Amino acid sequence: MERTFAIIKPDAVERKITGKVLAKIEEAGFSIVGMKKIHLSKAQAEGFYYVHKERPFFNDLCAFMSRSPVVVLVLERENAIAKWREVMGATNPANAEPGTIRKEFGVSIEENSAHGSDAPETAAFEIPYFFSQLELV
Ligand code: RTP
Ligand code: MG
Repeated sequence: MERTFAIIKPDAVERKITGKVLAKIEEAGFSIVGMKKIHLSKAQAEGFYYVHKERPFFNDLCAFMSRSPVVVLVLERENAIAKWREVMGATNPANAEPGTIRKEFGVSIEENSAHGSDAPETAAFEIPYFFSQLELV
């Protein structure tokens, strides 16, 4: 079993499709082992996305991620990290496979509805950024 970290991003929460994204998560065989709704500050978004701090989209990305609440999740299943990225689809919804979250719900390359850890080391940073051991069941 493996754990990954996921975010239902502001564009999806604003459009009240949190439940639709959660349904896709459960249909794909993940167990939700942690979940909460939070409103990130700009500084908290910057800390989370620090690996992108030199990228041209960094400021816009952190403004987007802090403009309204998100749902943060820890998901568990076999091969969770790769599987969740497959269920999300490509970063740009225009390039995502049919049936993926970003294809069905994404608005743009930035407002793409979901986040997922890209490697075990990333998940090991991202999960404790948001959750304590006591919040994971
Ligand atoms: P994520 O980290 O959110 O799961 O997305 P990802 O791995 O597919 O993409 P990444 O390269 O890590 O980019 C992080 C997020 O930044 C926004 N982005 N905007 N305007 C742009 O060109 C651009 N490129 C990326 C997206 O919200 C992307 O998910
Ligand atoms: Mg990424």
